[in-house]
Amino acid sequence: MVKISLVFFLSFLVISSLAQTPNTKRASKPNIVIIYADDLGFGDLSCYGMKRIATPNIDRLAKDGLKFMDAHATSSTCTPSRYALITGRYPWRQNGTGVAPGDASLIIPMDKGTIASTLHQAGYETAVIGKWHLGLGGKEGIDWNEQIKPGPNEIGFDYSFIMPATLDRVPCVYVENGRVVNLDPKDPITVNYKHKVGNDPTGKENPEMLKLKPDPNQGHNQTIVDSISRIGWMSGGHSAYWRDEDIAATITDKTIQFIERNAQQPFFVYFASGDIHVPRYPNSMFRGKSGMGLRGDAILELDYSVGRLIKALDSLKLTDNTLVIFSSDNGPVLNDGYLDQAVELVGDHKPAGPLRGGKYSIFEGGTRIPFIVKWPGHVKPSTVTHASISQVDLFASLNRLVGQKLKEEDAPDSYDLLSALLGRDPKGRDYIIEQSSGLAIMKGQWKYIVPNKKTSYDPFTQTETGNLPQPQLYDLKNDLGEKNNLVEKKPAIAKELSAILDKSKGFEKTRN
Ligand code: NG6
Ligand code: CA
Repeated sequence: MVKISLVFFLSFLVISSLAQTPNTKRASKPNIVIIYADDLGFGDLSCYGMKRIATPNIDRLAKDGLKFMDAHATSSTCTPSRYALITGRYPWRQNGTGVAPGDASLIIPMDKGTIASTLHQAGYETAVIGKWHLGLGGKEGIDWNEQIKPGPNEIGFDYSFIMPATLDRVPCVYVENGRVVNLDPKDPITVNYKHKVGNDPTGKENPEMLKLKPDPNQGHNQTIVDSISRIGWMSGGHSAYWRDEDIAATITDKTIQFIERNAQQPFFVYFASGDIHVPRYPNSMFRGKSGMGLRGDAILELDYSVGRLIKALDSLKLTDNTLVIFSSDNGPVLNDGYLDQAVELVGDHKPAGPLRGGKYSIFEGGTRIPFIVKWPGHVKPSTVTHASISQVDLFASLNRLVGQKLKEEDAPDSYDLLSALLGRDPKGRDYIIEQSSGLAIMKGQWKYIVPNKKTSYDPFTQTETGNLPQPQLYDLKNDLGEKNNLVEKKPAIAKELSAILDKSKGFEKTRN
């Protein structure tokens, strides 16, 4: 009798544990969706104070989740910020991580873990969909007509559908799992960043063909694709050209399809929107709708794409088991190479909100960006946090979340800030290092900017870069707009911060 009931009891245990496995597994491994905007400023969303237009879908994320007031991209341009997000390492530790030309080779080291490879190891199906801008191929250069590698699929993404560089750089084609989409082998692609190739018209020679005029001071007048001239020359590949007004819908569709394919298992999607980077040419659904020109229209398009992604998760009943993170790669810029009326129509809107500077700037406007986290049941709705967090921390924090142990050499600058990410720790990082063409460090209320002899003002993009030959110290608690340089009044604080920065430059920590 005792034996029989023991057998019963044991089989009950086995059966009930089998029945529970999938659920338990799912709960500890939520899907992860990172929605990464391009050049979207701290003040560009209505949930961050934008008055001129509404961004209801992104606002909804904030309403259902946690809004960060002190979150940072590592850098004030695209390539280095993305490098940090994917490698968990500060980009200034490696040469060649500045804004990448369209024919750059892959800049992500192949011998270390990436946020995608580690999550893949943890059982996730991983994807990058959208703007890449981290180089492709090896040092010998890229043949765009063959399998292109190494690229995202070689560093941990199971699926990739990308625009290779920024939208203003050739080649203007999608690359899916290493292959140019819709390429006609009889019309092969050649790309050159030094001189013209082929006979395709350029913005310089054929300005009458353009629907968007480049700023004569900033280049962008080379090969014309979709009636917009770009940086760099390309020939061939005509059947593979993207249409700028379809990009947002195309990459959103691809993301929804990836989510549908993987609805039954944990997935990680890095959705890298082309909005609101130049050339801004959103769909006709949005053009002319913001009253702020194409830049405002592109914000509407970005918000719409976010709405579609959220709706897709809802209809697949994945919302409760999906952690969504929304952010931007660097601060805002109005004129970044095309005369699209962003400057003329901005009115009283402040793209960086209360912050000084923007894209390319070491002031807060360069790297402090919108950052929203939503995870129903785990992150309290409608909350705001002042915890300091850097995007470089997503690597360690997300791996911690899914229980994946990292190797010593992986993600050396990434801190496990999971508690701050989920709104349970109000402090976050001890200090944050920021990068433009120079470096700065922010610790508590203080920010120290390293002296830098480069230009303090770029007249073309109208950027206050924050570079000065003297050191600068700001009290962000009382002077968020970085107007009063206190370096002479508080030399000890400046010295302390400068010493911490020097020390961090000198070593890469091992895993905590
Ligand atoms: C700059 C480009 C700018 C933009 C930026 C990269 C010029 C004069 N300006 O060099 O148009 O492409 O690089 O932006 O070429 S980012 O957001 O991808 O970093
Ligand atoms: Ca950018």
